Amino acid sequence: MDLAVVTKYSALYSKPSGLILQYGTAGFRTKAEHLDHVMFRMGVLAVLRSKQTKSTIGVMVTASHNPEEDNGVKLIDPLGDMLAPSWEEHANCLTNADEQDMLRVLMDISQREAVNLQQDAFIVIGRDTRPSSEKLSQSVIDGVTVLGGQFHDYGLLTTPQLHYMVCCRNTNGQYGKATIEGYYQKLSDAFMELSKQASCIGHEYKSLKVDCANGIGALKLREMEHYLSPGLSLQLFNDGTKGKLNYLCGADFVKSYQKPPMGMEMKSNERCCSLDGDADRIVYYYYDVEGCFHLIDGDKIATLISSFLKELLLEIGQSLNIGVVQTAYANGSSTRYLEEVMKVPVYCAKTGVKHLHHKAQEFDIGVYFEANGHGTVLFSKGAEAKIRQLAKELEDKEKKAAKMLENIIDLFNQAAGDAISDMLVIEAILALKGLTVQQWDALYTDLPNRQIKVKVADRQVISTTDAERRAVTPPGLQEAINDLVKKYKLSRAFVRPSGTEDVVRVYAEADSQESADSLAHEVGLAVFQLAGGIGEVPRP
Ligand code: G16
Repeated sequence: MDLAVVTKYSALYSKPSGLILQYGTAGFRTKAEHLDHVMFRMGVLAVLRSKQTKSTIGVMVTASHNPEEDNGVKLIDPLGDMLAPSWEEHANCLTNADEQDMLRVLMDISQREAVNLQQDAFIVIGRDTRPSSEKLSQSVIDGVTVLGGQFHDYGLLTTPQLHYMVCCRNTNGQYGKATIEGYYQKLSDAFMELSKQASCIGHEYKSLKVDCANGIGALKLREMEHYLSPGLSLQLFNDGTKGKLNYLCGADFVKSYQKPPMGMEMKSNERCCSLDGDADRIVYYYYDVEGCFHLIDGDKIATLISSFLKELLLEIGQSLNIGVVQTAYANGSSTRYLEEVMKVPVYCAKTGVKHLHHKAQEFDIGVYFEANGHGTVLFSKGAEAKIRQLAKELEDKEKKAAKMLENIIDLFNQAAGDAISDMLVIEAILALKGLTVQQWDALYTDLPNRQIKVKVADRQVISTTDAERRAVTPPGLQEAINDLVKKYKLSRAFVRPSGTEDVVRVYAEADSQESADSLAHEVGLAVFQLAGGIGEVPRP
C-alpha cells in the first residue's frame, strides 16, 4: 500500500486555512462545517492504528453534549478504550497538516509506530443523530477506503455501544456479540437476573422517566424496551420527535443548571433521569413534596454503586480492593463520605474518561465517575475470574451474592461509561436494596456548588496542575483564586480550559448556594481579566 494515494484524494476534503484543532477531552470537536477534512484524515489514521495493532479500531462521529451545530470524532482503541496518548499526538499532527505536508506526516507516523502497511485493517464506525453526522461519517469511510481498509458501518449508535462493539470484535466475541442485539441481550439478561433477586419489586421500582436529550439514547432505548419487559418500564421524554438536541435538556443541562429538563412531566418524589446527546452520561433527580429540585449526580451514583459492591464482597468474604476515581469537580461532601464513612480510597484524576479509566485499572474493582454522570466500574481479570468461580462454588446466601456480582460485571460496560448500562445497574441496586430515590439522595448532603463558563480569546493561556485543581498560568490567576476562596466558608474553586467547547470552565463550592454563586462569579471575573476575556463580562 502506497501512502501517496491519500494525497490524491485529500484535496477533496480541504482544510479551512488557518484552522488548528486539538484532540481534546474526547476527540476533535467544533462546528460541523469545519470537520470534513478531520473526518477523512481520522479515517486514514484509524487504518494506520488498525494495521499497527492488528485489531479492529472504532471511529465515532459525535459531539455528545455539545450544541446540535457542533460535531466531533474520536477513535476507539482495541480494547474499546480511548485512543493511546501518543496517537492523540499523531491525530493532532495529521489534522493540522497543510495539504502539501500530508504525505510527510503519514510517513512519519508509520515509521515511528512501525506500521506494517501490508497488514489488513478493519474499522467500525458509528454516529449520533446530529443532522451533520451522516455526511461526516461518509468522509470517515472515504478515509478508510482510500488506504484499503475494510469497514463495517453500524450507522446510528450510542458512543458506548461502539466501544462495546470494538471490545467484542477484538476479544473474538468473549466480551459479547458484536451486534446491537448482542448488546441488548447481554445487558438485559444480566439486568433480569439481578432483578429476580429483589424479593418484592414494588411498582415504584418498575417505572422510570428518562429525558433522552433529543438524541440517540431515545432510539436505542426504544429498541431495547421490550428486552427489559416486564422488569422495567421506561417513559421517554425529549425523544427527538420535536426538540433540538441537548437544548434545555439532557444530562449536561440538568447538571450544569441544576434544573429539570424542559418537556419532562415530573410529579413529586418520582425518580427521573437524563442522558446526554450520545448516551454516555446519566444523572438522576426528583422533586420533593415541597417542590424543591434534587440532583443526584455522578458522585452519588459512584457512592451507591461502591457501597453495594462493598456489601456483596463482605458477604462472599472477599477482600478485593475497591478504589473510587473522581475529578476535581467531585463534590467535597462525596469525597468525605467515601473516605470517612465508607472507608474507600479515593483518587483525583484529570477531567476526561481516558484519565479516570486508566487510574481505575489499578484496582481489583475500580469505580470511576465524573460528577457530570460519566463513568463505569472496571473489574480486573483476576477479580472477575475469582467472582465467577465463587458464583459456582459457594452456596446459599454467599452464592446469591457472588451471582449478583457476576451479573453486575456483565451489566457494566467495561469498555466505557455508558448511560444505558449505568441506568440498569442503578435501577437494579435500588430495587435490590429497597431504596427510594430520597433515601439514596440522603446518603450525604452536597455542598452547594456552581459551574460557569467564561469566554476568552485563547483558552490555552490557562494551564493547570494537581489534577486541574491549581492554575499555573496566566500569572496571578491562582493567587487571585486563593484570595477569593478565603472570603467564603467551606469553599473551593478552580478553573480549567474545556477540552470539548471553546470556553474556560469555573467551578466553585461553598457553605451556601449564595456563596457558591458569588464565588463562581468572582472567579469568573478574575479569569476574564487575567486570561483575556472576550464578549460579555461574567454576570452574577
Ligand atoms: C466529554 C468527556 C468527559 C468530560 C466532558 C467535559 O464528555 O468524555 O470525560 O467530562 O467531555 O469535558 P470538558 O470539561 O473538557 O469540556 P461528553 O459527554 O461530551 O463526551
